[in-house]
Amino acid sequence: MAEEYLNTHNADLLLSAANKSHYPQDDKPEIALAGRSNVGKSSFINTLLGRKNLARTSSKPGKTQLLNFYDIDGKIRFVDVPGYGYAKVSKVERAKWGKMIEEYLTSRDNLRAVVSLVDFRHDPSADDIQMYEFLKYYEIPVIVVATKADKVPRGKWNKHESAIKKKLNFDKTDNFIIFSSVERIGIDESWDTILEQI
Ligand SMILES: Nc1nc2c(ncn2[C@@H]2O[C@H](COP(=O)(O)OP(=O)(O)O)[C@@H](O)[C@H]2O)c(=O)[nH]1
Ligand SMILES: [Mg+2]
Repeated sequence: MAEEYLNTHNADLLLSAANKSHYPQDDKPEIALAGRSNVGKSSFINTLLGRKNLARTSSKPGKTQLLNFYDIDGKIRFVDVPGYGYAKVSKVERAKWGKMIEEYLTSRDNLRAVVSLVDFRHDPSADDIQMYEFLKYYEIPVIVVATKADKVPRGKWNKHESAIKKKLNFDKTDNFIIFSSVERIGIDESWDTILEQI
């Protein structure tokens, strides 16, 4: 249980960074969280940290354009990566976003794993697949979290899991977690998996 190792509720936004020069300067382990806008990333963070509104669940996807570093009990950090695949973002914005993410993911020694969030209801998007391939290419451990499981009937869970794994060309050494912040499914499994990586 995560609670034996850290007080998961003792969490706060430490800083927001646009580039390397603003990242925290220590060697605490970091878990980054990535996913399409609206996939449920903020809800995932809030649910794991037992907080209602720490990571804002935004009605305006694509608005958070910085890397948000959350300190958790002074021991580990979550790094909230701005959501991708938001149509109303300009090409210039998209390129800036890409550079910012790439810089973090390819050069950050603190990074232990990326939680890659996908919507359990649907096949992964082209962006989801590209992100997964990128992480595999750089040999970054991935935890795929399939969100909004409450919207998928239990009898179809296996079918949805297989379809997502197939589209991603999922590597069996990665973890796949079925999650719902609404029905509070997969919270302990997420924490256990995250703590295994750090
Ligand atoms: N049914 C359901 N809705 C969810 C779940 N998680 C998030 N949502 C909803 O999906 C929308 C986007 O969530 P948010 O956490 O802001 O997504 P983000 O853009 O990835 O940070 C909001 O309306 C949430 O209430 C979930 O587990 N189940
Ligand atoms: Mg969000």
